Amino acid sequence: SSNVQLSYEARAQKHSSATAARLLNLMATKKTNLCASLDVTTTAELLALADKLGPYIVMVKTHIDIISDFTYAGTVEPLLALAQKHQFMLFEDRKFADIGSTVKNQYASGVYRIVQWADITNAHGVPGDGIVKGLEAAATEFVAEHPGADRGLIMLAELSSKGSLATGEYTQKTVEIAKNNKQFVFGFIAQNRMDEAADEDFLVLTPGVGLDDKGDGLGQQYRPVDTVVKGGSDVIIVGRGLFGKGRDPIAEGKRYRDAGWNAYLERIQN
Ligand code: 6AU
Repeated sequence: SSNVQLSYEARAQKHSSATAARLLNLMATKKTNLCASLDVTTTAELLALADKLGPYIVMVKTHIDIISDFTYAGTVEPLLALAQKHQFMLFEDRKFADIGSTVKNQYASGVYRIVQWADITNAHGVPGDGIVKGLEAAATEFVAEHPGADRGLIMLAELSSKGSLATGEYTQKTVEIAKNNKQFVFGFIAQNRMDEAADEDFLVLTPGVGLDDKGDGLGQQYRPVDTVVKGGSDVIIVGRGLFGKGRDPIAEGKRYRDAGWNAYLERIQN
C-alpha cells in the first residue's frame, strides 16, 4: 500500500477515524511511534513506568486485569492524569472474543469499565461481525454522553506467537470484518501490512518487537524494530524490551523511540 510512504500527519489529514487521526497527529508531534506495553501486576509499577516512559511514547498499552490491587480511583484515575501530563493515548489490550451482547457489557461494565478510559481496545475476529457491532454500541453510548470523545477498535489479524492459528483465510476474513466496519475499526494487530484499497488506511500496530531477545521461552517471537517498521508497521509495541530484568526503562525508551522514528523517516523518504 502507498500509505506506508506517506507521513503520519498527511495520513491524519485524510483519515476517517477520529481516533486514528489523533494517534497519527500525536506521533507526528511527539516524534515517536513507540507504544509501551506495561504488563506489570501492581498499580505502583504501572504508574511509575508510565511516568518514566511518558516522554518517549505515543501510547501506553495495558492488561488492566493483571493489576492485583486494581481500583478505578486508585489505578485508572492516576493513569489518566499521566496520559494528560505526558500526552499519550491509552490502549487496553483486552482481546475481546465473545458474542456482541457479551462484549458490549465486558467493554462498558464490570470493575474495569474499559470504554470510559481506554481510547483504543482490540478484538479477535473469531465470533464474526457481531463482536464489532457489540463493542461499537458501547462506544457510541459513551461518546453520546461525552461530546468530543472518540473511541476506536483494532482487530487481531495476526499474532506474534509461535504456532499462531491466525493465518491465511482466518486473517483475510478478519480483514474483511474490519473493511465492513471502517467507522469503528481503524487498524490491525499484525506482523505485516494487510491488503487495502486505495481509499483505505488501516494502521498496523505490531507486538513481538525486541532489539536484544529472540523470544521468551513461552512462545513469544521478537523481530527488530527496523524490520518491523520498514515492513509497514505504524506503531511498535514493546514490553519487556523496555523494562525487563536489568533494563533501564528511560534508556530503553529513548533507544526504541529513536530506532522506531529513524526507521519511519527512512521509510517515508524512500
Ligand atoms: O514485548 P513483550 O513480549 O513483553 O509484550 C508483548 C505484548 C503483550 C502481549 O499481550 C501483546 O503484546 N501481544 C499482542 C497484542 C498487543 O495484542 C498480540 C500478539 O500477537 N502478540 C503480543 O505479544 O502484552
